Amino acid sequence: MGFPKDFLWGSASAAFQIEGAYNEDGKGLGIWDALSEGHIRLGATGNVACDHYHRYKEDVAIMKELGLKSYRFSISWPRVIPKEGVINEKGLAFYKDLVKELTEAGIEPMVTLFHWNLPMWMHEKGGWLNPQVADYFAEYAKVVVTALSDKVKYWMTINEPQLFAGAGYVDGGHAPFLKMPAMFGKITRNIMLAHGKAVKVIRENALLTPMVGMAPTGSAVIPKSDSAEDLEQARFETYEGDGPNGNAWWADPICLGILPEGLKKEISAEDLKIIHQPLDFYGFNIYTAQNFWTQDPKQNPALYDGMPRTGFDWAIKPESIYYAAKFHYERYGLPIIITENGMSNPDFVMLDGKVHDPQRIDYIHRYLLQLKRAVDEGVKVIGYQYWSILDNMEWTEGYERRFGLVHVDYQTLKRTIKDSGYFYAEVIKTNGENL
Ligand code: GCO
Repeated sequence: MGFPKDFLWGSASAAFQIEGAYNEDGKGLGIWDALSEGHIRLGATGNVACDHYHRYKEDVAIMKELGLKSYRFSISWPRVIPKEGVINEKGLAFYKDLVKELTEAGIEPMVTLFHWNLPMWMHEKGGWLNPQVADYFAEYAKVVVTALSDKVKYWMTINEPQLFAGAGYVDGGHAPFLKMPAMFGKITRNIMLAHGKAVKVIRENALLTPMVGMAPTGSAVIPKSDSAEDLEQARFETYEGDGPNGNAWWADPICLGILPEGLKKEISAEDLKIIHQPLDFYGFNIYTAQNFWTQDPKQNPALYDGMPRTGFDWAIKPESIYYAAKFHYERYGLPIIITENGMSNPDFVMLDGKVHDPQRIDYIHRYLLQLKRAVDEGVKVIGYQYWSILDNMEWTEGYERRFGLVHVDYQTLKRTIKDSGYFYAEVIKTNGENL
């Protein structure tokens, strides 16, 4: 059967990770700008990053050369709303120019409204701990939708609540680096309300009929075998295995209007009416299998020393994308968009001036074969966004983890398309027939 003819082949990024210009043209500071000193490898910052803010035309030209059909990027909330109630027109103008450049290049812009860099003014009002954050987020969403929805059709409200809520407010590994596990239920409620209110704002204000979703993490447990019993066990663990912060914790209220036990005391029936908004696709980010994040063979006997891993030490498990697409489609009944998938690799420009990355080519090839397997079995997959278009600022890891189809020399900011970029261009050109 193969991938549908209008499949949204694309690549993804996030504002803080590529834009730079952290304090330029009226942009306010976000928590990753202002609070991450001492938390990022080698003292790196996102102040310059890939300087995409100034080089976006060059970057879109590269995307066009690769033949991307779509491009998923995020809007910097502190760039657009630098202070409470203040709209930064120059910040909005950047995104209008970027969207214009993309559409003129024949590339579908896909916007993520929140990808972790919360404005400091909101953080100082309690951030995701403050129930009012949902209304502030809805106001921000309205400003962005009003500015961009004449050309933007695809919207994702929030990226990976599991990570920014879990790492940012429970284990303290991500900005704002807090450890408040007792507040996790309240934070979950506020994030879900923000999502629901933003979906309503998009539907009420978008000029182009919108396609709306989210971009949670969305990995799956790979079954021990394909027996019905093992498949059912893997499906159960995929949703219940991670407990609070697992797939069911976040997606069941949002997609099904069903509350997991741990949220019943936090979220009222009224709240749920706001949270459970109709969505047009189920987007999710996936890199490996849920049962392969551990490196302890006692927790997963299928693990073994020396198994294929990425530069981030993540197990390479292509079947994870098949099971995740299959399970999530069966459970939520929505068309699937892989909003992130990719691998980091210690890439560098070689003597011939090229970046040879056979590992990434093999990774993409294997994962797309597994995604095609799901498609051939009837799972409605409508898009795939490779993470990431450019090497970029990998949060607390700084610039050491290179995920890009395009290499960035951080001393000169020179871009070099990697071999994997040309491989992916051929996948897009043949609509996956070359796999
Ligand atoms: C995430 C974020 C991205 C990361 C990517 C690689 O999923 O953690 O969406 O910003 O950079 O996933 O870790």
